[in-house]
Amino acid sequence: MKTRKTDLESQCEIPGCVTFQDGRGDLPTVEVNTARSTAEIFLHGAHVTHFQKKGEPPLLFLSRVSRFAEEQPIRGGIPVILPWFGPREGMTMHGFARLKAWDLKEIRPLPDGSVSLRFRLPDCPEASSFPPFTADYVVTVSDTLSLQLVVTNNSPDAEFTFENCLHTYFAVADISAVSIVGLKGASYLDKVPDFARRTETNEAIQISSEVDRVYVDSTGPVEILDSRLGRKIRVEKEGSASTVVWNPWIAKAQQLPDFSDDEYQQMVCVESGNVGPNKITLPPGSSSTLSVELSSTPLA
Ligand code: TA6
Repeated sequence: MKTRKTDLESQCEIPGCVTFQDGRGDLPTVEVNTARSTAEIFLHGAHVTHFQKKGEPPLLFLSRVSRFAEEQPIRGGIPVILPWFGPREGMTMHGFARLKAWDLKEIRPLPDGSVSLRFRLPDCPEASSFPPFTADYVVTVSDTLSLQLVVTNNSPDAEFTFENCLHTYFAVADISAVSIVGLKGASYLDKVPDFARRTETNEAIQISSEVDRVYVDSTGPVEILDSRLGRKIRVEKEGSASTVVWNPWIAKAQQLPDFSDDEYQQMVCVESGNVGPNKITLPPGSSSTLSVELSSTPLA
């Protein structure tokens, strides 16, 4: 139960539908319960850690040993990666947005029973080395999960170059019974081992070792076919030219302190963003929107 509620929380709480809690690590969370689905969002990183359609298993993977602490990333769910992807000299991996407590700005119950929540990245010292920008993140919970990351360059005269990514961890029953379709013909940078540029030749990608690939100029939908669960997950997106596919497999899993050694079998990341060669340069005063819709249906 949440100890102190902010004014907005008291105003916006919808009993039985939108409630505020002190989540793991005492980090504030919003619990959403609609007629068709449930979701959990931490203000920390505006991090969706749970989404589940009623009658289906959870869509998102969350590590049993994830950290829940300020200035620490959560392992699983949907980390919001901004304003850089990957390592950056002297800075944290994958930017600072996932490490900050975002402000909850608005909650809108929608006529069809779904709920839309808007979060804003607060000003923070780490942003001072970039042109002034705002980042708004809208999460809509219905029988699908819709996400919109809107970045605005507020500088009157400077361009803003950045990367963004919704680094989604999907839950699967058994990685060896999973196929990923929709990337055939796409060119990718293969981080395992040396960022070599390759072309995807497989109609259906299977994972049987460490996979860490940035598919560039990949704007189409991707599907994850989980034959063990009998589920097809569809990732539809707009405003995203990169698709990242990641599974740490055995050795990397053992190196990650906030990930159990066997958990590589229950997850796959299929991420939507604009990274590397697809990074974004926004002219002064303009905005970019990264939109992703996650849906699931029974496998035919
Ligand atoms: O998106 C794939 C990736 O960039 C991998 O290289 C791996 O590092 C993963 O992200 C997780 O990064 P994290 O900083 O959360 O451990």
